[in-house]
Amino acid sequence: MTKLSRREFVAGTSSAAAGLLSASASCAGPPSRSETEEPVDAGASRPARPVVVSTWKHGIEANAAAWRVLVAGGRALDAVEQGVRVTELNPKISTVGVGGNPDASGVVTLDACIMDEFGDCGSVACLREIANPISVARKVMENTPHVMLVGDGALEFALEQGFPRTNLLTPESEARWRKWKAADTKKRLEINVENHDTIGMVALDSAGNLSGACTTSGAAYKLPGRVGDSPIIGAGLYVDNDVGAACATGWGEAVIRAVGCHLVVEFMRQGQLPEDACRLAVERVIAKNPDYREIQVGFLALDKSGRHGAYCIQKGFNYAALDDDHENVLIDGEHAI
Ligand code: SD4
Repeated sequence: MTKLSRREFVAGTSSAAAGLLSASASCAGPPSRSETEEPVDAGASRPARPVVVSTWKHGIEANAAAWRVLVAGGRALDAVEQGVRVTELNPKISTVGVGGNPDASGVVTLDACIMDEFGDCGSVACLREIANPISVARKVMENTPHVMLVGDGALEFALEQGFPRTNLLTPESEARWRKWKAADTKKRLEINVENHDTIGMVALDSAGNLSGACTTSGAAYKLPGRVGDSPIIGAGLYVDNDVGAACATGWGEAVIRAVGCHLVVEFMRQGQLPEDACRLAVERVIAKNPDYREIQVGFLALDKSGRHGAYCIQKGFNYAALDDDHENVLIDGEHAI
């Protein structure tokens, strides 16, 4: 896996980034897409060049699964669902799906949402015992008149739709939780920059359409019943097929307050490049959260032309990017502090 800082990526200091010399220095998008290139029109006859980006290091293997769908000419919606399912099923990832950190009572509850090129969307929150909440979210979108199902209702719906019950608590996640519970309250792991790593993924397919998915076990040891930003359309994920798509990671309460991903997309609608749109949204989060030094929030955006970028509060956020000119690379998000 190649890991690049965004500057290296833009400056083309590695072979993976070489083609980017033709791109603007203010954009981390693929090299073949210069700033002056016209946005892809969904109705245009010229096929778009697929691209997929997703949050954190685990985005690398998720992107690879999404890419198989995209290179076969598949729909971005299928790509993002297939991509993040890989992360949900990986028991070693302690922040998503199977093996995710439980709530304070030791129960793993999952949040996920998905959104397509038509603006259709589906979501589940506080869902127990189901390994792939993203696919349940898609069923909510496709098989119900609703957008969001939560808790017992979401579980009942998932079972009706044929999803099997799965024990999401692995021996490792249970051991971590027991350690946390046994610790003196003051030493308990706080919900901070170290214990959240949601996967958010946004993709552009060869038809020029955008979709996105976001899935998480949420903040570790959260209060039972707590729901973060990840299943909230507009907060943890937003897609506008005319403009771009964005996903979020980090302290969900701060993202919800800013309706973060909708804000990122609106900034792109106003003409901002993806990274600048993310930066402006982070600046809004900072302005509204006096405790911003204690938290992490990161946004990742992809525009209709396939350009992408990210921005976060604190150093340490990165995202995986894959298009047909590049291997799957990890890019550091620019940060505010
Ligand atoms: C939440 N935003 O539940 C999620 C957690 C997260 O990276 O993003 N982790 O608040």
